[in-house]
Amino acid sequence: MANGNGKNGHAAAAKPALSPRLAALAAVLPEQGRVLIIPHDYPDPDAFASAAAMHLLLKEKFGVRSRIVFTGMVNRAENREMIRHCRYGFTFATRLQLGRKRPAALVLDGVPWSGRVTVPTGARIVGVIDHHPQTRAKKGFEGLMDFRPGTGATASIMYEYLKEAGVAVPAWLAALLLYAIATETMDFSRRFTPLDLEAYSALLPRANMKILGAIRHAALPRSYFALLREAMDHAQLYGRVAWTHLDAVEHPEIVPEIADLLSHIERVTWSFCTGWRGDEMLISMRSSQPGARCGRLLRTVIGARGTAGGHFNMAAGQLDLTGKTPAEREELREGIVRSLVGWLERRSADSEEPFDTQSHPLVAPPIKPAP
Ligand SMILES: [Mn+2]
Repeated sequence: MANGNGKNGHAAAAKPALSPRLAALAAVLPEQGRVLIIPHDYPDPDAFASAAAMHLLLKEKFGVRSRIVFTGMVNRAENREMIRHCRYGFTFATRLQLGRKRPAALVLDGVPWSGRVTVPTGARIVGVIDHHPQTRAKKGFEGLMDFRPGTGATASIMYEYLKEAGVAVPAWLAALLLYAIATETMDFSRRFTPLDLEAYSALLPRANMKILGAIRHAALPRSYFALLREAMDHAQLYGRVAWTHLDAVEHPEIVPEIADLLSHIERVTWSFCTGWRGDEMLISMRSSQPGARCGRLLRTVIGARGTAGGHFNMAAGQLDLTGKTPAEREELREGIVRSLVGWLERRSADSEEPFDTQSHPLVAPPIKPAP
């Protein structure tokens, strides 16, 4: 029976009840002290914008101070521009001094047990919010787990938290969240849900469009064009698959960027890019084919030799090359390329257009003028 006079009724009138989602978050927040917000390593726009949104939510709704902390760099020109417009500070995990404190931490756009998120020693994970399809709950983890596989972006999930909390999103942050949703769904040409559309349309009229424009059209360094040429020189086409390789990658974000670029070739439905980076081999994959399972495919092909993860239409992986000679490294790379192309060929076996019998360079070498 409803009873408005009870103690609970009174309390509810004084302070509106939290939505179940916000209550679940509130339950894991510490009574005092700063919370660490950890986006996945080498944060992309979705990870970073989501971290900024969480910072705002904690401050405005719960009066909790927080710090964005991450591992790896941000080097893609657009992403650097995005971070330039973020009004909140951030710290590199390597520079973090925790002392004897064991701060609570929230992980965004990845899970700490995936290999893609480095958790600073001493930090206590109290919550994880992610949208990647392969994300699985971890047995024994008692913190908040808000997993929504299929949702286009973690930024959309963060928009929902802010909406339920009644927190107004500042214009600069609306621009960052919009950019995150747009890149993560490739302007809604990839998988998305009604929540992504709602977030995008609600944030658009509130966003600083000048910031969004500056991010989208950030100036590119000359080094980018050198890598672009190398990628084009090495690019190969085989049926509906395109791939390439970069010999010396300094900033890992170039690898997915090139895989993205190859995915725009007409009739190509699968693309991937490999790259050497120190003692690691990086690989990024894209697919526009419905029912593609890029993350699963990469994990199968890489197997125990490394780690991989991602979405249906995009995935990334890395292999450890420590102790391998240059020849062994090249052999490993060729093996990975062969098995990936082999898998994709079998997958396309009953499609209308069969594979050619051999691969071709994407760009024909220039024809030399007759002497
Ligand atoms: Mn994401």
